[in-house]
Formats: sequence, structure tokens, C-alpha cells
Amino acid sequence: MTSTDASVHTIDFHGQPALELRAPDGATCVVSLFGAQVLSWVPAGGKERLYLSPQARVDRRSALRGGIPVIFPQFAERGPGPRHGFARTLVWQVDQTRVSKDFAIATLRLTDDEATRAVWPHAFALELTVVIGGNRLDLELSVENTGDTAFDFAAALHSYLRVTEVENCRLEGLRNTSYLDATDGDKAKDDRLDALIVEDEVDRIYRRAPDTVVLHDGSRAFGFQSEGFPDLVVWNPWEHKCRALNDMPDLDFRRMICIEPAIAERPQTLAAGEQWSGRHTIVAA
Ligand code: TA6
Repeated sequence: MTSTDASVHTIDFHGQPALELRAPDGATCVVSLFGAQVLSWVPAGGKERLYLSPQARVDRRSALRGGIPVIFPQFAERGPGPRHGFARTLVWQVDQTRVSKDFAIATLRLTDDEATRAVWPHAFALELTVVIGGNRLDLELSVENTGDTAFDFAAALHSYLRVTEVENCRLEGLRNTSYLDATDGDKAKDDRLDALIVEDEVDRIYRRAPDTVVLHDGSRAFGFQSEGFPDLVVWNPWEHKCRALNDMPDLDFRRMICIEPAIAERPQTLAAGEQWSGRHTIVAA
């Protein structure tokens, strides 16, 4: 099916500007300028595939619970700065947008300013490119060191996937890998199972993770392919942690799982003038 209204335009998302991308085949996504956060993704002919909490705090200050937050320059509390960095709570600039016969694309950009240098004293340019078309969502994150001294950074694309029932999902592709278990004091453990099934809180950093994993969700599935990110984080807060989150309904831990390509365990060093980039593709099946 071909739609004639392929476009990228600005919309209002609860009082905040966002881009709505519409590909020629009808695939759509919404990217908030606040955090360059993808908030919605509907593949061509399909249904919403990202989880966004109905209680997400849209107050121009708080991180939005759901979608795909961009984590930079710190992962979680693994550093002295704000939890999960500052990129998810700042307004990004739109760098370019385009529609072709197969896809719609937008690039957003964030650079250092007085406020970022007050918490992290480095000069940088961060870019997120979002491409949709067919059953694919492609994200590319790049970090450039625009200063004259090296810096260390962490990053992640903290993707909240919408699932029918998390307990019935199987995440495959992580057998014979090792992970740090944040629910058990970051203990290093080996994964020997064919599939990860969420039946309790899961908060893991898979180190040197495979580039491809698959999440089966009943009759639906997600394929994930990443490049450049050494780690893969898997998170579900389960009952007790979810209840403690005041921006998510108590039972919505059943509707989501986070699968996040990341530089999490060990920050990466970027020399002056150098650039790093990582890709993350989600395929809906
Ligand atoms: O990526 C997993 C994680 O670090 C978990 O520990 C969990 O707390 C989650 O991120 C959400 O963090 P947030 O700061 O958005 O509440």
C-alpha cells in the first residue's frame, strides 16, 4: 500500500514539539525534540511497537518513561553525573529531515553549552538519525569530540518495546554470554539458557553481546541488530520496582521490556577530533 502523504512535520506532543515521520508505505514514528526520544513507532500496516507510559511526566524537565531515551554521557549511576546522563532531558535541534520513495528520515543534534559543561566539562556534538520505512526502525547515534582533550563517555538507546504479556516472551540469542546482574550487586554471571524468560525483575548488562537477538512475543516478534555498541542491557522492573515508579501504572511491567544496545560496563575514550557511531535496527515481524 502506498500513501501519498509521506512527510516529516512538527507536531505538538503534550505541549512539547515533536517530529512526526510518515514514510511512503505508511510507517510512522514520533520523535520528541526533548531528548530526541522516539516516542512511537508504527511499522507499515502494523500496530504500535514501542511502550510509552500513560503516566510519563511531560514537564520539560523529567525523563519521559518509554519510547527510546538516548542515554549519554553516563549510563545509570556509573559516574558522578546525572543518572543516565543529560541528553534525555535537553532539547535537541532538528538538523535535517527528508522523505524518499522508501523511507522518511530525521537527524537531531545536541551540542555542549554552559549547562552541559557545568556537569560534564567537555565539548561534543551528538547526533541521532531516525529512519523508518516498511517494518524497520533504524537509529544511528554518533558522538564527536569537538574539544581539544580526550573524554570518556557511555551511551545507550534505552528502547522500551511494547509486548502483549512479558511472561510469554522469549528473548533468544544470548546463550553462552556473560552479564552483570544489577539485581544481585552487579555480580558477573553466565547465561546458559536458550532463551531469557522474564518471571521476576531483570536488570542485566550483557558484555560483548551478540549483534543480533530476537524477541518472540506470541505471534509477533522483534529482531534487533546493532553495530558499534559492545553491550546489551535487558531490563524489566517487575512488580515491586514498577510499583515504586510513579510515572508508570503498577501493572504495566507486563506490557514492556527494555532491550538497549549500550556502552555501559566500561566508558569509551574518544580522542580530540574523533567520532564514534553506533547503529540499532529494530525489525517488526
Ligand atoms: O537500563 C536499565 C536501567 O538502568 C535500570 O536499572 C532501570 O532503573 C532503568 O534503567 C530505568 O532508569 P530510569 O532512570 O529511567 O528510571
